[in-house]
Amino acid sequence: MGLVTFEREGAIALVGLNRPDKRNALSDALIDALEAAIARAEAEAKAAVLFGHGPHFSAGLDLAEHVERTPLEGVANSRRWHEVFGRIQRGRIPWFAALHGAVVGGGLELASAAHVRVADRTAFFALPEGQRGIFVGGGASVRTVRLIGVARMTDLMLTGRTLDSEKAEAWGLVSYVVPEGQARAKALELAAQAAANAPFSNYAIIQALPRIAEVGIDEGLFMESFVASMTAAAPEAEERLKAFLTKKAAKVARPGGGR
Ligand code: 1HE
Repeated sequence: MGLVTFEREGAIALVGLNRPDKRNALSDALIDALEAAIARAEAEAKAAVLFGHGPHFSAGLDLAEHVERTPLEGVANSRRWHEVFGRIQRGRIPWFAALHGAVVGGGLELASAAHVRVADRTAFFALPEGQRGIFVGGGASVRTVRLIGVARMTDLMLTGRTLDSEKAEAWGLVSYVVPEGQARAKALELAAQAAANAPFSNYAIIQALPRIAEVGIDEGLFMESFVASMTAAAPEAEERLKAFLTKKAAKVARPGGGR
């Protein structure tokens, strides 16, 4: 077994951080293995689940490796993380992060690059960079900030406070909280739902939404009109619309499945 495992369940890739003896600390070699798994997931799957083997999702940066770095090597390391995590966020398929135990420092940065986050009740979240005398370097000041806002991110970093999964949900860091041990199954279920969507719609959702959120209202609405028109013009959209009109496609369900 390598530092990152790869399995496939139907159209879903399951990518597992696999360095449990070091709490899935993100060493250079692990980041290289993650990059390879991301490429494989894109080639073979329609959606992916990212999870951690062992008792924690990830303890973040491998502090043992970091101690040895010069400032220039530190920049290169941070840029390498940006490159690899960016392949998740700006790739072709949606990623669902299944979180348990420590989701700390770089582990939280990695989770923030996924498109949807599911936590079980054992998950805890922190950015202890301030305590370690460093700063976030895996994209948290860009991605995690957009999930929770500058004030909460500043609080996390200044105080070193730890959030439980309920608080993380209230802050918008995760979208689902499930009982202990069920994050991976829930993420898989959600990924399967996404994998059944039209691939072009999924691509538009993960690529267009975050970009439109960064531009002005007028520019955003203009961009939206083009994305809407292009997705609707794809043959798969016509088939799906006709399927609904001929009563062959499911209706939108009420929450809980009632009528
Ligand atoms: C590690 C790391 C690591 C564990 N780098 N080796 N991240 C942190 O500041 C988090 C540091 N880790 C912890 O606070 C705890 O390890 C945990 C809460 C995550 C887990 O606790 P526990 O009791 O389950 O495990 P442990 O006994 O602390 O650790 C088991 C082993 O993993 C131990 O090594 P061993 O050789 O003594 O068995 C630990 O030293 C090792 N280990 N975490 C290296 N992070 C690009 S910017 C990103 C900046 C950051 O990510 S800063 C946050 C760093």
